[in-house]
Amino acid sequence: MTPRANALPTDAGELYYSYARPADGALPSLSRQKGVLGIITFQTGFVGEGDGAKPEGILQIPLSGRGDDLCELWKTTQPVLAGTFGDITYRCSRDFLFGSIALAVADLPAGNHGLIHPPLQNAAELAYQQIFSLLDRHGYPGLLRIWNFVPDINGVSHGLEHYRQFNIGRQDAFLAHSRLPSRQNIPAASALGSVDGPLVVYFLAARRNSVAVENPRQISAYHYPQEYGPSSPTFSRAGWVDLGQQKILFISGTASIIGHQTRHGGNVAAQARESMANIAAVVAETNRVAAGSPYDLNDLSYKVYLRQFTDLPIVRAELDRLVTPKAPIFYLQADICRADLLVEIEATAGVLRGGMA
Ligand code: 3EB
Repeated sequence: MTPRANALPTDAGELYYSYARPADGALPSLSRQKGVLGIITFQTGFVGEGDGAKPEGILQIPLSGRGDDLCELWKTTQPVLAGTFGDITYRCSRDFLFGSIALAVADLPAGNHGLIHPPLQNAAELAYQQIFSLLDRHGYPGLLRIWNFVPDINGVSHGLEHYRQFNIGRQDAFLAHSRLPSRQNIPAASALGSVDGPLVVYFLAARRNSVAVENPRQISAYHYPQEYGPSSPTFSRAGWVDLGQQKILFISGTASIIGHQTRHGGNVAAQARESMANIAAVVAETNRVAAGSPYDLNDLSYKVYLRQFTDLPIVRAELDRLVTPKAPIFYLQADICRADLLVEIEATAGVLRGGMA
């Protein structure tokens, strides 16, 4: 048999996720099922076991609570071990690692600009430093996908918007771990605002890296000009992973941006259409650069973040025109990283199992 240069062995583990709407109290037992790497809940009312402590394996994202009350379950076909590393909680299998970190944003004294970094910048740098140290230590260098929840993302402190503070700390950690400037080390990502609370980041990593894909309609985020902040955002438009049998596409949070500029300010329907046109462009680009089965919009499952949840019917009507009713679309309320953006849409292909439970 001729080994293929760019594929894992055929006994490679599979990675998949599903949505669940578990009855109250059922989450902890779900998290103990075989092969579960992590469970994410976006609801505010979630209660843990006994003393109310959150069971290991379950991550609660501090959003407003408006939106579909679905949990996201990440699983693998391989045996899973749990661990902690600094402030990170993780579970890993031979081929995959799922981790999360929640860091309180310490309220350091203001007024020393240039000497003391804004606390959110520090938290972002510390979170990413810990993530890269964990991945280096345990040999999962491929950061496939990362989700960032930044408290009060459009708020301003220390003279700088929180998202821009976050971008400085994130980029500094990439530089400190020699993950820049190679664009192949830049992961697909989403960045949303959370209600008050810690900076929360969760991520999927693997033994090998994904192929980064950019969008010809947009300037790469890591090349955005300085008008969007002192350090550009470190993420790619998508990541494509060839696991042998399984080929996964992670499309980053995608918004109504052409070049580097926001389009259709104040018009959520037009922003939704432009975001979908950007996702279509990323899909076309993936089909061009990645040898594998061609994807189209109907193969994707979607997560849609709305700044104003009252926009739901408008956005749903736009998406229903563009994708098959069979495509799962999960709607959540969250602030978006630019104040003029009303909607952000992320998507994946090749990884959903079993639809909605
Ligand atoms: C954009 O294209 C919209 O900073 O990690 C989307 C996905 C966005 C990820 C991030 C930001 C991020 O610039 C915002």
